[in-house]
Amino acid sequence: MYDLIVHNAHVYPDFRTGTPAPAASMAITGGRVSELGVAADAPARERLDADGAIVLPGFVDCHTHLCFAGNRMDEHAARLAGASYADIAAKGGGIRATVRAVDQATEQQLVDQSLPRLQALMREGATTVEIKSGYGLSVANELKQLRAIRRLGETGGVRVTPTFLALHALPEGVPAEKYVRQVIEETLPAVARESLADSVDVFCEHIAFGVADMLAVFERARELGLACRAHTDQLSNLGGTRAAAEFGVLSCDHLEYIRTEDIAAMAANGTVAVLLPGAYYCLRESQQPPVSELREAGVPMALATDLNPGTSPVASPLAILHLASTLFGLHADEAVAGLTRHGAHALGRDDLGTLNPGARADFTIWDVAGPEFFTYQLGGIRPRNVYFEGTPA
Ligand code: DI6
Ligand code: FE
Repeated sequence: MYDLIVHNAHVYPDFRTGTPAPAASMAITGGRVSELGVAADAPARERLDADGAIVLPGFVDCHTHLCFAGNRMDEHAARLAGASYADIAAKGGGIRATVRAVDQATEQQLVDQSLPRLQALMREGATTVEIKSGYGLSVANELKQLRAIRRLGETGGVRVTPTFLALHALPEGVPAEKYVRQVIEETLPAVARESLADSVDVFCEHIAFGVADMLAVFERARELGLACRAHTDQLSNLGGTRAAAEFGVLSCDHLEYIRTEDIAAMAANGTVAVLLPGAYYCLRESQQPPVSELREAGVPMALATDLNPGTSPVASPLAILHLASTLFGLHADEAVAGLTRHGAHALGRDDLGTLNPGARADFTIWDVAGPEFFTYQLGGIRPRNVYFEGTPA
């Protein structure tokens, strides 16, 4: 006896090279997919007639910074007037502006202000959302942000995976060496003690932290049993992608400025490339990540919103599918794979991002002609239903 059979459907279980043929039905038991292509009248507690609609794995948004307070609307205007992201940061704006807002906010206020953003992603079919800290920059405030992230994950209908963004920016007036030492000796162990994160991230960039600091944090994270990932080569190439890939991170994210040797290191180490077209678009960047080289090298490409108050105020996974196609040239099946199977891959999860038997039954039902519709039409699309672990989200 199955818990649920979805029938009269086009179930796309798994986006990989060449979209596999859809199945007409899917059976679910105990919150997981148990079988594809079952008889519509097989014994089941519940039955859902999809009316010929398409069924996709729930979206996995594997890179967001959606837990924050305030907004940075003023920076958009400054950028239109010619200021760069680095100019704004040098004047005390950028990440530090959000750090001040997070310092002023209580844990409850962080939850209240961030929940609508999480719900916006859920409305468009996200069933797993990674959320990073990184706007605290002190032991107490990073823990406050991570506790707020944990509470966002308790609201139901979505799985939140928390990441401790250990090195994001330097707090005002603190020398880099002292700050990195505090992260390694105090913050990381405190995060691990409270089990507040699954993984650790570092912003490796000329305006942020160098390769040596990144690797020192990763070593400590690994000792504490945490997975690692990195923001690399978004604005410049410091060699961060190669070093992170060789260390064994799950993913390197952004990658506008990667070179051929970085791609080879990712391919050799099975590193996922997380592309973030929202940040590229909002920063009006012109250097594109080398998609055809990544494709040729067989590096899996994930996509994510990067939802954050500065570089990617984009609370829409569907917009990301469209931008990845129009700006970066991803094919429709690559784009959907980026927000499903490879997003899960970037989180080190093989139970998410597909509807293969055994996977979590997180799925969405859409009245669209096919997956190609998502890269074709911008706006005006919503899933008819979102299911999380086999029940309506
Ligand atoms: N890269 C980004 O795009 C975001 N953080 C990062 O490391 C930007 C975060 C912000 O501007 O608030
Ligand atoms: Fe980011």
